[in-house]
Amino acid sequence: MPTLSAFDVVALRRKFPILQQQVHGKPLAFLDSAASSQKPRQVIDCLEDYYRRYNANVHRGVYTLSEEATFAFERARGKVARFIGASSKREVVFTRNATEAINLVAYAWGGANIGPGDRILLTLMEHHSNIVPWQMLAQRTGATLDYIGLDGDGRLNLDELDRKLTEGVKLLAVTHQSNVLGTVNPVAMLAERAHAVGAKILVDGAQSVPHMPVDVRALGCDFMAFSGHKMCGPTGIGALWARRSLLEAMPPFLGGGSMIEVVDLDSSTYAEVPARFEAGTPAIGEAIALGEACDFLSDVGMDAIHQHEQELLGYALDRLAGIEGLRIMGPQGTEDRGGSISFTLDGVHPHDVAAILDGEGVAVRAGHHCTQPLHRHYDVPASTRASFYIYNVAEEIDRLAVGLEKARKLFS
Ligand code: C6P
Repeated sequence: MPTLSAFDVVALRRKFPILQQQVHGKPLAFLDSAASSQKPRQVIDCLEDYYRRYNANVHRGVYTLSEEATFAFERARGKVARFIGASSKREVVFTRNATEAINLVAYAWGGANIGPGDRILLTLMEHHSNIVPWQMLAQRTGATLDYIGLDGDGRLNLDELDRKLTEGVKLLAVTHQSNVLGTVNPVAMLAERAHAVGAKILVDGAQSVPHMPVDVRALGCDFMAFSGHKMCGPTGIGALWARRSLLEAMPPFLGGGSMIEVVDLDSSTYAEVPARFEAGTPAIGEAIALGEACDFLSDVGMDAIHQHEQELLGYALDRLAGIEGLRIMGPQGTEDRGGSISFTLDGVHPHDVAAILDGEGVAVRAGHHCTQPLHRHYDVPASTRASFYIYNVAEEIDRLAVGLEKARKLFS
């Protein structure tokens, strides 16, 4: 594999303590970053520093620790906003994860803007997190759901897009990069098309924000949801970005402390955005550490990270193509495709594949990856998925291929 990466991957790997271990006596090859990424020491230290040195609630105390925590928390919001090209940090709402961010939009924006007969358009490659909240909204409001299907290469069927994205669609909710197929959807074009028929567009950025430069303004989307834990940050923290005018017009999602202005016995008035959407004590240290993760990724460079993953992807697609009975779901080439490769291996159950690979120290995911409709479309109940990130190297893909050959031989 050519080593064109703009950063020294071997040196970078050393910054991730967890990668230094052995599993079943073999060096860990972590190929499940689409599920959750590993964390560099810098992010772990940042989290620990918060708990050791200035742990206190935010936006409440006037004492030193609380002010320090508030400052760091709000500074992290600014870092996240810059990371995705938002025009203001007030457009960034901290949530627990991408799932909560999508539910927030479905409940708050959806409740105020979706009514009987309105159409919500999704795609067949959505994660359950970008399906179920819309089903719940449709059930509450009498709206209908429709799905854009796929072509033979695992990309959106553009004829169906033409037929289905018409007047009456109020929202197009689409993943930026599929967690299963790796397909990268043409979000800027979809945003233009959605706006042309008066619809809003929500982009599920859970698999794009960690892996490629994302600029919400250049993409022209209205909402973007993503999770910290997939981008070198901690679990328990994610974000919703929304266009300021939309956010300001939205009623609250959850009620409680922090999101209010005045509370009376019978009613309350609500805080400005983004506080209006952050009821209760937030994940303070986690938000601060997410800001640190944004710094870490920006220092390496999102273009360089994307290029590195593209090289790994190209190498892996070639390597896996040589394995008898292995079928890759989704695009077979690297163009407009990210580093998640899901596949089936004839005659071997995905869970057996994953168990055999685990024995070789190679961590992959097996199952439906929270995309049952997509797996049904491919007529398979489950698949095995290898996914790459900033710290993976070609040698790990070689070990994946060797493990797969072993699984094939064992079961043939
Ligand atoms: N996909 C995977 O293994 P949360 O759980 O809220 O952090 O992320 C949800 C989510 C939403 N959209 C996409 C495209 C995703 O990939 C995910 C998370 C993981 O594929 C866990 S199921």
